[in-house]
Amino acid sequence: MSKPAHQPKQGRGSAPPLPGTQAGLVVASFGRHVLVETPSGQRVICHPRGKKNQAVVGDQVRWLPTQDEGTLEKIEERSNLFYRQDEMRTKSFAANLDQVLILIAAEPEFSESQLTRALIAAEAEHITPVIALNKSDLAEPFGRAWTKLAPYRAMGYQMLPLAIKPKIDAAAAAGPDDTQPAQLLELMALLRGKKTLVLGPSGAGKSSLTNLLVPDARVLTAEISQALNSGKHTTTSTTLYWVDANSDGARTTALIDSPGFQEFGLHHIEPMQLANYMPDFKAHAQDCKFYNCTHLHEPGCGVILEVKSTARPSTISASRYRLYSELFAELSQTRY
Ligand SMILES: Nc1nc2c(ncn2[C@@H]2O[C@H](COP(=O)(O)OP(=O)(O)O)[C@@H](O)[C@H]2O)c(=O)[nH]1
Ligand SMILES: [Mg+2]
Ligand SMILES: [Zn+2]
Repeated sequence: MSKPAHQPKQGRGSAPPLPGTQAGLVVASFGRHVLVETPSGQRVICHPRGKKNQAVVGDQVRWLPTQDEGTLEKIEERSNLFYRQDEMRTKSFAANLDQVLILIAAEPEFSESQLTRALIAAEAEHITPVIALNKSDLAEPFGRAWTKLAPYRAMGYQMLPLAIKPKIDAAAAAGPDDTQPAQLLELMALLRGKKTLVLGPSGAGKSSLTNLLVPDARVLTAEISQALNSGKHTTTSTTLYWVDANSDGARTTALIDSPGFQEFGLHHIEPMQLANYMPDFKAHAQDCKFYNCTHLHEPGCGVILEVKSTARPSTISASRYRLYSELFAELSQTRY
């Protein structure tokens, strides 16, 4: 298992441009092939030189035109790379991100384990995570989910309630109360000028969000799949959509749509680093007696002290401590 490189092998970041090559941005990836967008907005299918494609959506690349397609010559140095590491393989989502929008919903009920894993992966890459809870029109399950998220608000994560595509009857019953536009405006302000990877379980509303903010997203997807003549790959690819491509021609706000996932492996993370990537733990880990405290059983552990505190509600929830213990065991096991 090797860690994917922030500095890809194809070349050095500050070297002069390769002769004959052009600059581009990877806006979609389909197995070995990628779609590269030129600074003027043209899109070209590019093929990697080697056997494997190492470019991911969000990569700045140098490419060489062939007849009507191109070859990927170089991947510029990345500022970050968001990926998961399952037991058998590394799965890169996208590179050079400004933030990750973790989109979950009142229904289907979200997995706190998946949420925690995605947050840890983002923290490990220094990418700002934002949590959005969709389907606020479903009052009862929404209330439950919002409560379940309380520890995450308390540890400082930005959290937005959303109703991306509310049920018609619920919207009608709500009458002229237009809280949805206010929520959406807040979301759009948050996205403006940034490249945001949208991550979330199936059914949370990812496609609904893309279709709402990028009205021609469906057309784009169809075009891409036709261009690549591989419709069957379309659903499992990652695609970058410009949210503001039509307004004044400027392309600064991007949503990156990623395929769903079953597991979210964190095998690239050292178990001893976990607490560092969990803000509620980090705040108390500095009180531990031992510098190499695992927070599992040591005497004088600031984390355990906080978990067990009865004087006031603990800032480390029981479920977060359980998730930490499970992850610690999981990551320690596969390491050797
Ligand atoms: N009640 C309700 N349903 C929503 C909302 N947003 C999306 N949905 C529905 O949730 C389902 C899944 O949405 P979709 O965008 O396909 O989710 P994806 O699997 O994450 O891409 C669809 O039936 C949507 O109509 C919302 O705000 N409220
Ligand atoms: Mg979808
Ligand atoms: Zn400790």
